[in-house]
Amino acid sequence: MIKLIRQSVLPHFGIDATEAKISALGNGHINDTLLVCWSKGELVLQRINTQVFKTPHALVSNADKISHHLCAKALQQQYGLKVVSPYLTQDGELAIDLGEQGFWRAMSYLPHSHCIEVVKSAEEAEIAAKAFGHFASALSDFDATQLEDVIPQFHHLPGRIALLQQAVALDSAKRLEKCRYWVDYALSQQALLDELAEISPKLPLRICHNDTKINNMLFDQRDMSSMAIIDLDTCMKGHLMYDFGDMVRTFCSPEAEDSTALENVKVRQSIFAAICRGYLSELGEVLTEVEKRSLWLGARVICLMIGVRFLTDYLNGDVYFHIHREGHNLDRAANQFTLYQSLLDQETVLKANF
Ligand code: GN1
Ligand code: MG
Repeated sequence: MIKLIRQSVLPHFGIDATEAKISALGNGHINDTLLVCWSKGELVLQRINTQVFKTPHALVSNADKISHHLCAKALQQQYGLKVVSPYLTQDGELAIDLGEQGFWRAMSYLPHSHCIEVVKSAEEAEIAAKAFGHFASALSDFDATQLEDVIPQFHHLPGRIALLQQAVALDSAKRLEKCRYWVDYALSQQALLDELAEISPKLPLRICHNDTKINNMLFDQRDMSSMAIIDLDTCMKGHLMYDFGDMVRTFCSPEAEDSTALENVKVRQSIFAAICRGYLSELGEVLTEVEKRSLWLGARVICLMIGVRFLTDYLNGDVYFHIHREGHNLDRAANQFTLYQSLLDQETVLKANF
């Protein structure tokens, strides 16, 4: 891939490939992300996975509109984080489509930025949750009709369950016997689907980030303050309970999402409380009462849903998420279902935060 980048991609961005240093960046499961350093600067280069993002032009256009809005807010002193902006091709385009050789885009790189994979303290959690809340608040006056749904029904639990049932019926990779326990577990959560069907229609549609993982909030490595929200790929209309839920999912466990040490996978109450404090400090005035009450639902739905998605991909033969070892998607699913169960087990204590 490096040869391809040097020969066919970097020239479109006006970068002298002979002197560029290229290295892998981040931990994404879908796109390929690289850091490119050359004499005049640094940038983030990304090959969009067009199997997953079927309308990549819409993706880069969405991200561009959002970064414009945030830059305008920053100029009015209403947005205090840094904004990642597109780095245009020499023809002034947001991306370059090389057909078989990929769909490429570039973005500014933020020096001194630092991302973490596992939250170590309540303080870190509160800082990150406040940053995601600040992001949502700055987008609360953005015209939602400007954004295209790059992945329709992205956070749609009934649809995800239906896809799991299809994968079970097909069992195309002949793996069902290896994961029957988790399939039965996932399909036994009807009560959550019922609760969701009742609450969802009462929630306003807002601009959501839709991937509020801890590693999508960059800290400033000099003082560990918040620096920027990144990965605008899935910014779409939706319900904010899911952004809250993805923070709970990725901040609360002391283990990474693919850890097999299931005995350690649990929701840390102090981190959960810190997420509530940080997020509501920015959005307390924006959210409706029903939205506030929906946050607890969003946490459970997101944890169950990602477990369902990993399990489905395991059954389908690992066609969606990048994997790095055999059984990786099953490990991820088991981990996330364990985290979901930990939420249920601590319901009374956790709900007292709202
Ligand atoms: C994927 O590629 P990445 O890490 O940004 C996925 C998210 C999942 C996440 C699980 C488009 O995000 O929905 O929550 O993995 N993105 C897409 O870690 O499916
Ligand atoms: Mg993402």
